[in-house]
Amino acid sequence: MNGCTETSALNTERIRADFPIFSRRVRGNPLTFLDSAASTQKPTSVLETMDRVYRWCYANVHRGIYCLSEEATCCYEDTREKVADLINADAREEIIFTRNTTESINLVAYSWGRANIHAGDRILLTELEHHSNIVPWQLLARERGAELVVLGITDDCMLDLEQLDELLDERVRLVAFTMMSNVAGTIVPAKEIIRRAHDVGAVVLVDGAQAVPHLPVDVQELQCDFLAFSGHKMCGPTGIGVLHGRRKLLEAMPPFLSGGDMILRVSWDDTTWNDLPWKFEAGTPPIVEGAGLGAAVDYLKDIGMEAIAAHDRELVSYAMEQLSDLPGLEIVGPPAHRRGGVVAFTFRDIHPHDLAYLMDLEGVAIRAGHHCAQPLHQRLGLTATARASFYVYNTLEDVDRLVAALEKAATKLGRGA
Ligand code: 7TS
Repeated sequence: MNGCTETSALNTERIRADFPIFSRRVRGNPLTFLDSAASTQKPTSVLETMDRVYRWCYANVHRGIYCLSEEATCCYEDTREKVADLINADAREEIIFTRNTTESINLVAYSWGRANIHAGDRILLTELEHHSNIVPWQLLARERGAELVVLGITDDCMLDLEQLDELLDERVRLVAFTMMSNVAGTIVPAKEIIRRAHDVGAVVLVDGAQAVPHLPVDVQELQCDFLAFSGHKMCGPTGIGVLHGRRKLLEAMPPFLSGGDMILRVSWDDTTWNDLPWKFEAGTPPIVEGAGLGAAVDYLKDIGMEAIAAHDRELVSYAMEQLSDLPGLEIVGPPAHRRGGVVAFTFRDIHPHDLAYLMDLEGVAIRAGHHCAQPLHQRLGLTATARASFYVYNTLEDVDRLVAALEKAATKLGRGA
């Protein structure tokens, strides 16, 4: 045991007190939650904000000329400002609320993609992608007669940037890639890829599902055209996600979903679209979730995105150090300084599902499987991995608990460490 629980970057004791879930026990043990790449826990400020909106000012937004509706609209629209500020967007009109990263990517595939991808065009993805950043492009490519091309990785899950020169030419109309892998943890050189993609005239979508919650992300510095991410992976509620898009692109794009709220005027002969961002927000939006996401952004900004990234780095280096002491444990992906707070691994011949079950008996929640990245697992010659992922509330002691639970699992299965 390390004996010290805090990293030097964050006061985790104070942070953990903000998360009610850590007061519970799991199967008689303290909760060791190591599955934040799938979804994060929620602080009291987010829970209380949502509770307050439901109890105090709940009404539909953008339509009522009465106090409750005005207040609810303010809560929802204030979050747009907060999100714009978090990622340094040019303007709040460039922030579209969706349900999650998956829907944000689908919005671009259906709206921008159908208008701009034609037969013979190429869409460039990478071997690190989550299914959410593969399947919408496969459907689009099939429909339009376009071709998917895939940038390969090295054996330690770094993008093979030399290959990028061969793949990038004027046939590539879109480059879509994750800024941080949800399996290998790889943080990719986003700015360089975007610059090189723009040099051949391609539009760039960044999947920020893992990056935005864990790293400082500045869309003006990156110069990306689209950025997609989810509220539930950054201490916010489920049911709300974000698409940031460059205003010029969004203005030229046809609507994705249609109906109420996204129109200015409807007649039998003609319908005109609402201004940005509402052109892309059809129907009653996730009002309370919007307010909750605002509280989550405030929470993360108070801690500081640099400090969160530093905390992840400390936890992941310590975890990689401790895990590699276990004989037969193989870590997937790059060295600690090239990754965010994610460690996927295999442990001898123990199936990752069995490992996750045995960890759970000790109160340690990890994820096992292909983590919605089957092509990446295929590239690595694996069908599944076990994965520990960290966030602001994790401590060095959580890593010690994971390692102790793995040692116990090995002994239980007669494969003592
Ligand atoms: N892109 C990446 C890189 C992701 O990690 C995820 C979710 C998504 C897209 C989709 O996000 P959603 O909010 O639309 O579902 N990743 C994971 C994971 O690693 N375990 O469960 C979900």
